[in-house]
Amino acid sequence: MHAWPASEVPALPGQGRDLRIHDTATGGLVTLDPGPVARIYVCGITPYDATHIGHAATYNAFDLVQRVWLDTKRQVHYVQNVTDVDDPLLERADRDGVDWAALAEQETALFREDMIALRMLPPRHYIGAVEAIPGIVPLVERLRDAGAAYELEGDVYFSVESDPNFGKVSNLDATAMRLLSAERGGDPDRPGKKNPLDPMLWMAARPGEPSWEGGSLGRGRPGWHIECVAIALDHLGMGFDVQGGGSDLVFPHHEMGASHAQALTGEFPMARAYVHAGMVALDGEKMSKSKGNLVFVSQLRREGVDPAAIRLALLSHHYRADWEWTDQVLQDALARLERWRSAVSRPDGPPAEALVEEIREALADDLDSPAALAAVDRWAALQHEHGGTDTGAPGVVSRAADALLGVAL
Ligand code: 5CA
Ligand code: ZN
Repeated sequence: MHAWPASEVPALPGQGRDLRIHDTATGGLVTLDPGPVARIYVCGITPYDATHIGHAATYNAFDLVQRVWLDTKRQVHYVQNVTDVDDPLLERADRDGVDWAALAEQETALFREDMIALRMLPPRHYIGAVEAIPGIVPLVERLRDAGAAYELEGDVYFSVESDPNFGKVSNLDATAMRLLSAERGGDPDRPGKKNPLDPMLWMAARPGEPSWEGGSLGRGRPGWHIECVAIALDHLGMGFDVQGGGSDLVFPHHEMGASHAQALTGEFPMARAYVHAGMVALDGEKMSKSKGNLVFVSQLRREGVDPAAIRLALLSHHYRADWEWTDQVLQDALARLERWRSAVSRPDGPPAEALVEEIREALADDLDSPAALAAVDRWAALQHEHGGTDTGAPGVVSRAADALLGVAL
């Protein structure tokens, strides 16, 4: 698949800082020390509906990770998938009487447009589940041949008991795992499984559903977790710096991914940090495609909302917080954008070198974007109240907002 074009990232004076970020697996902050090429995998959309504010908030968090790394003059090797075949997509296509592949293509195209509008930097590899199938099949065969997977009525399941480190990403107890497994695509109640939590690696072809040639596995389609593992290992290899997604992916998705990778390579963890964004709610409930309580990025754009204001609305919440989208959140962001734009539109202003350092420090500290916004707010307030004589300052502030926050002033 193709990704989307990158917006330019302006260079800034001074030196970027290494990122300290919260790792779900260890439950604490880790200072990442990537090599000259930082490696990140972010779980992509299941394209059966348009990008909502919750998705955008999660991708905003990982866009900041990229920007902090780029500011340290590292290259970033960023991989994202598209779950372009899975139960929820097929169910939606069925419900609406449309072709599943056309639906996936259409929603992925819209996602790209939303990402461009929000100035999210593109992944270097943007890979669909369908195109990853030739790489997934041999991994499932290897897991089966190593005794880490077994067959049940033609389907192939991963055995969580084959992994001594199972549970070390989410650190949840068995009851919680079982509940979440049932909620998030698992089938803990299916009879015949070795462990109720065992996830599917390969689903044998079902009548009326798409299927692909699976070598010794027979025709079928891939399970969800192995999709991300295959893509990540293929394009990044083991031990990459960050695996990211929303907190609803901690279990089972990222736990199972780590487990599959452990069984395949004997190594743990697949990612040095498991990073999770909080959930955005609307009317008191998590925004979700299945519930339908959604605010779409594309809808706001159609209504004429400046994407930079949407971005500021996302940035005004810490990425790990669960928060609620309200009209006030958007009004505040629009007012802030206005204040910032008028502050940088003057020919001179208060010096901005310290501001750049404050933004850097805030973001390097577990992506504290609210603190970064507060720093720009202080500069803008100073500009509005007293002005300044530094002719380079407005340009520095614009470039910093763009390079570090993805906000075009
Ligand atoms: N295709 C899989 C990942 S491999 C998937 O979860 N797709 S998704 O379309 O359901 O979600 C895409 C991303 O948005 C995931 O990282 C998910 O955790 C995140 N996300 C979904 N809903 C919300 C929400 N309400 N708030 C914040 N992030 C969310
Ligand atoms: Zn994923």
